[in-house]
Amino acid sequence: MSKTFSLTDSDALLVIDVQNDFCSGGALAVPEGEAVVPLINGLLRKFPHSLATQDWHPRQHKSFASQHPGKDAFGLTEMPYGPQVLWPDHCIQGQKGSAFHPDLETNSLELVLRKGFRAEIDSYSAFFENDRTTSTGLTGYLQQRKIKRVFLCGLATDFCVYYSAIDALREGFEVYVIEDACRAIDLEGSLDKALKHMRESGVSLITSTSF
Ligand code: VGL
Ligand code: ZN
Repeated sequence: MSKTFSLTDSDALLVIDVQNDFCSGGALAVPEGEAVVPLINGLLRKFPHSLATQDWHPRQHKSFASQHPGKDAFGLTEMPYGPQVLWPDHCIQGQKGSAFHPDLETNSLELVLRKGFRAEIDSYSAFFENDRTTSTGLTGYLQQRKIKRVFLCGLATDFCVYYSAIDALREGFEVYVIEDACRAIDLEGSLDKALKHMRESGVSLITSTSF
């Protein structure tokens, strides 16, 4: 029988980027992205604390292929901080694509953390931007709230969920990824790579039936 969790005041659900642009019909649609919404709503009802991230880009964000003439979306470019995948324009500040999926029950969220708002740096992780040094401030927030275990869900498994999970470990939290409440982009094997790296690093992969 699989482990069931009894949740306490030091547990938080971290809902990653459940936004229109990552769901069907969106600018960077993740296959079946919207399928996570009912599961996450169920989790939100069970968790004592929950927070969400929102990918939140200025119109001319450097992660957009449109800002690199001659380059295609889903290709790579070199940024001052290293290689960066180029994306279709997505999650633009204030537009419908950056809004949460309309069925996501956001009332119990205690914090909404926006990321990716600096035009020059992308930010997959909820903790550090893609230069791996610029902090979002989330570690301090969680520490001051005395959160010890972080449970992640949302979009996409192999990018923002993955980077957030690895950074949460690095920041000293106990980390769980609720796999069936995530969906992946899966660019050239990125999902398998992310799952393997998470397992090897000490992230526990669990399912929403554990609650
Ligand atoms: C994401 C690519 C670009 C994500 C965000 O939420 O996983 N992926 N921006
Ligand atoms: Zn983005």
